[in-house]
Amino acid sequence: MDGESLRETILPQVEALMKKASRIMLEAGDIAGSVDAKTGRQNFVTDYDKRVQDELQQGLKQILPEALFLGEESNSGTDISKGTAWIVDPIDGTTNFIKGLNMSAISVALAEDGSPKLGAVYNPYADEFFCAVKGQGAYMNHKAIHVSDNPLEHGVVSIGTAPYYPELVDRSFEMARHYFDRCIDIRRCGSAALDLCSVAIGRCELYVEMRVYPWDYAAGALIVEEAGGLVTDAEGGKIQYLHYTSCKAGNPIAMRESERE
Ligand code: LIP
Repeated sequence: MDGESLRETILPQVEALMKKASRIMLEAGDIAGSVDAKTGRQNFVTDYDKRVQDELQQGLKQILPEALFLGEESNSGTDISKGTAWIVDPIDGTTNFIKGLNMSAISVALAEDGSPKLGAVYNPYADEFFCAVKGQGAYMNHKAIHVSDNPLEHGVVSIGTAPYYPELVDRSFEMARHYFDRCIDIRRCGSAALDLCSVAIGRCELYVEMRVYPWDYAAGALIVEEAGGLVTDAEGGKIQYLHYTSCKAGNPIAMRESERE
């Protein structure tokens, strides 16, 4: 599908669907009573994650009936390497949602042959809708956004702690200290999608996390790239969207500085 059709036809429908589904988050009642543990340390899912995903899956099926569906809470094994596929995290920042920290987002990407062509991240608490179509720029609430041009010493670095993977904790905190010594301060927001959007809009200069899944970062990574930023794995290698990976994203200056170390 061409960029103009994605921007003019598909994206408005996706925005409306995401905002409608976000009402489930905003109107959530007894969240703590709906929590189930998933595999891995401190990995949780709520009935609300599942309800949001169900509403998104039904709506996206109507928008593009032929597209495959890869979702965090079901269909998480869908092979998206060929054809058109939705990549969805219904509530990115589930622990924040459970704790009432108001720092969670719905993340939806549309990929073709495993490469994102449309990305949308909606934070309903701030009413901030971030989006991008490949080759057509990045926007927040329909205003163009761009990464900052600050070097790390004048920047904020957002760190993901990969809390579900005990084997990555030491590396994550080594990385946090490494960047803490080289920037104004670090942040840990708890949502990879919102971390990436913070880079895209210039609120943060760099984001690094040792393990995220495609539903966490596919939309946010495209938004960063369309906002003039760069996205790689933590070692500076080419980012891919077919299975979990480490992720590093930032403005070009901060990314160059991060590669020199
Ligand atoms: C979360 C990410 C976060 C990461 C967590 C988890 P979830 O997504 O957004 O950055 O540190 O391990 O992957 O599970 O809340 O959708």
